[in-house]
This record gives sequence, structure tokens and C-alpha cells, in this order.
Amino acid sequence: MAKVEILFLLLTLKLMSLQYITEAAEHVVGGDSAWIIPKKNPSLYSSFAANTTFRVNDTLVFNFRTGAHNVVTLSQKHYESCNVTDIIESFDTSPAKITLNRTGDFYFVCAFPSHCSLGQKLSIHVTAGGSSSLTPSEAPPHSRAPTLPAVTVPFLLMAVATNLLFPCY
Ligand SMILES: [Cu+2]
Repeated sequence: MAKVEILFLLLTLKLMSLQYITEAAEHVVGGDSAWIIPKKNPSLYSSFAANTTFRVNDTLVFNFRTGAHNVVTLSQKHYESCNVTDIIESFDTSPAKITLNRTGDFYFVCAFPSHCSLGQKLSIHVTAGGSSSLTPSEAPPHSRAPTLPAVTVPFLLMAVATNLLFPCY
């Protein structure tokens, strides 16, 4: 009886870890500082970008005072020069939740006058989704959560069975 319980527990734990790996993450831009002019810490957003791994289908959350700031996406060229006359997309209501729907670079700034040049800007690089332990060739492009359990459950059962066959007697 104990073995059945252990098996159930192991299976549950492995499925939970699997779900954790494939689930898209939500990144709060700037953490507790939110989306502001980073006067006290000019490198706030560049360090946030450097210390975070962004994957396809992850979401960026910009928290700010609606009407005092906004979030717009720009081309790289306009991002570098804080040129907010050629906006790709604009998000004016907080919290602005933006899903990273592709790999590559994204450029966000606040379009309020001089906020971008005062450091309210964020550039990120988005990599392909999935577990970091898989190389790109091992990870099929459509291996998102709905299909992955069907493929891996037999494998997990084998792994659990192996655990039971070779216990520490
Ligand atoms: Cu602003």
C-alpha cells in the first residue's frame, strides 16, 4: 500500500515540475519600483533585463500611475534616440500586460516628454520557450503544455517504475 502512495506522490511531483517548466512566466518590470523615471537607480531597467530570462509567451507587467506614464514599443533605432514620434504600439492604462509573442528584441519606453531620455526605457531579448535543459534541436516548436504531458506521461511512469525497482534496500 505504501508503494502505491509513493508512486502517486512521485508522479504528482513530476507532473508538477513539468508544468512549472512549461508554464509561461510573468515578469513585473522594475519589480517593486514599477515603471517610473528611475532617478535613484538609472540602471534599474537595464539590470532588470540583464537578470531576467524572457521566453516566448511570457508576459511583461508594467505597473504605473495611469495618466502619468505609458508604455510604447519602438524600433531599435527610435529606441536608441528616444524618438517617440513613430510608435509601433501604445499601452496607456496600468497595469499594461504585454505578451512576448515572438523571439528577438523588444524595445519599450515611456512616451511622456523626456521620460525616455531620463531612463524610463527597457530593451529585452526573448528566447524560445521550453526548458533550459533542452537544446533547440531537442525541443520541437509546438511542445507547449497541452501536448507535452501526452508524450511524457509514459516516460514519467517508466521513471517512477525505475525508482521502485531500484529502491535503497
Ligand atoms: Cu513616464
